[in-house]
Formats: sequence, structure tokens, C-alpha cells
Amino acid sequence: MANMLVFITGASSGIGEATAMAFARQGTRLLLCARRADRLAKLEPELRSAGAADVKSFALDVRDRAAVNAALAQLPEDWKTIDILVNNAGLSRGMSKVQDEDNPENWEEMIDTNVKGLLYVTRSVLPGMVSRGRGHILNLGSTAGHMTYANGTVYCATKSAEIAVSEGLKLDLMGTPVRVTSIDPGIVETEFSEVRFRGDAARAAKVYEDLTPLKAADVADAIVWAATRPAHVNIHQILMTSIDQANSLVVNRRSS
Ligand code: NDP
Ligand code: 8X3
Repeated sequence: MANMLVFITGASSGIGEATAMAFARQGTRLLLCARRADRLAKLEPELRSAGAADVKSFALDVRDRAAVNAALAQLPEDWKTIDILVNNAGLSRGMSKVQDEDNPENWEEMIDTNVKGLLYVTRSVLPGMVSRGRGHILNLGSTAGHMTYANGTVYCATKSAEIAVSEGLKLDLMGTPVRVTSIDPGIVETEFSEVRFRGDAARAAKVYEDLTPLKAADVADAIVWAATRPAHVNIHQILMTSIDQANSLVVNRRSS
């Protein structure tokens, strides 16, 4: 892994940050982006101390196609040869019925980030992987893409789309050595719910109350595992939950 260059989107928090740390321990070079560049800058020395061969980070909003293309085009040549892309940047906004949604901007933000942003970043990285004859794309899906839950229609739709995109990429890439993996976790305790509920910490805490959630590091561990299989092995999908979850709907809460 020491010669590998790993690009992680949404590395300023949660699963993306934990994945950066997990790859750092493998000694890879790390290219990181998110909108909060200050957080990435703080993370850089920690990743170096953990073993990363080198780290470069930059501010990027994956919803901005021109900015995605420009950011990748402006990289120094030796930072363009990305071996592993982790399309992690993503979010949920709100929980409501479609007929009650009074803020459809929430829908745009989820679709633009989770689906279109993932495609923009992939399009800017994938041709290089194909022409170099090596590469691995790992996309963050969710149990939400496997089973829709009430009041989560649009978020679930974006994660369902992520599964379709991952399957489609695998088909597109047949005949090349580039691998595609969809990483599909259930409930993971990160800033995800605080973002979803726009800073309502009490409501966010309820999501993780009375159950054992996955940790971001558990998901990072699965990502590194998928990325470190022999080159001829393609892990298509990892559907993972904590011991207290069966699917999108069935969760074991100790209080109930
Ligand atoms: P966090 O909120 O902790 O992290 C989300 C990351 O995405 C942040 O680094 C954020 O950075 C980045 N991000 C969001 N929007 C953009 C954008 N427009 N451009 C660039 N970066 C962006 O949540 P998680 O770590 O939990 O989520 C990571 C991924 O995992 C998401 O795709 C999520 O859907 C998925 N997931 C999460 C689960 C959970 O229960 N937590 C379960 C299953 C999947 P910044 O704000 O600085 O831009
Ligand atoms: C995140 C997991 O169940 O909150 O994708 O949608 S869930």
C-alpha cells in the first residue's frame, strides 16, 4: 500500500476522516477534500504522525462540477495518479414526508451531493485510472439504499442511486483492471445526524440512543479491507450494520 495514492472526499469528519486515518496507518499518500479546509489542515499532521507517506488537502464542494474539474486538473502531476478513490462526501437533510416538505432545497442538496457530486468526482478521476491500468473506486452507500424508511424518501433514493451507479461502473469497467466497491453501512455515529437535523444535537443524539451503533473506524476498516484484496478480486458490496441493527427498519433499542 505504501506506493498508493488515496483520494478521499468528505475527509473533514466521520467516516471520511476515519478512512484517512486507516489508510495513513497503511503508509499511503493521501489526497483529501471537503468544504471545511481548516479541519483538513488540522488533520494533516495527525495523518503524517500515523504513517501517511504524504498528505495534501484542499477545499472542494463536490456539487460544483467546474470546481471539481479545476481542482483535479490543477494538481501537481505526481498527485494526479490516484489509485484509490473513496467517494464518501455525502449528507442527509431533514426527515419528512414528500407532501409535507416545505424546504425542497433539502432534496437538491442531497441529490447534488450524494449522486451528482459522486459522478463529477468519478468522471474527473476515472479516465486516468483506466489509462494507467490500475485503480479502485469505493462509493459510500447505505442500508438506506437497500430498504427505504419512512420520511427518508429522497435520502434513500440517493443511496439507491449510489448502488445503481456502482453496479453501472462495474459494467462500464469490464475488461479493465479498475475495481468498484459499494460500502453500505447502517447507523454509524458521526456528525451525520447533526447535519441532518441542522445542529439539533438533542434530536441527533436520539438516533444513537439505547443501541450500539457502528463507529466510523469500523467502516474505515471495511474500506481498507476491500482495497487490500489481491488485484484480481473485486468486492462488489459490503452491507454492514452493528449487532443492534438488521436493516433500515429493524433496530434493537434496549429501552423498547
Ligand atoms: P459526516 O457528516 O460526519 O461527514 C460527511 C462528510 O462529507 C464531511 O466531511 C463533509 O465535509 C463532507 N461533505 C458534505 N457535503 C459535501 C460537499 N458538498 N462537498 C464536499 N464534501 C462534502 O457524516 P458521515 O461520515 O456519517 O457520512 C459520510 C458518508 O457516509 C455519507 O455519504 C453518508 O451518506 C454515508 N453514510 C453514513 C451513515 C451514518 O449513519 N453516519 C450510514 C451509511 C452511510 P464538509 O462539511 O467539510 O464539506
Ligand atoms: C445513514 C444510515 O439509517 O440514517 O445512511 O439512513 S440511516
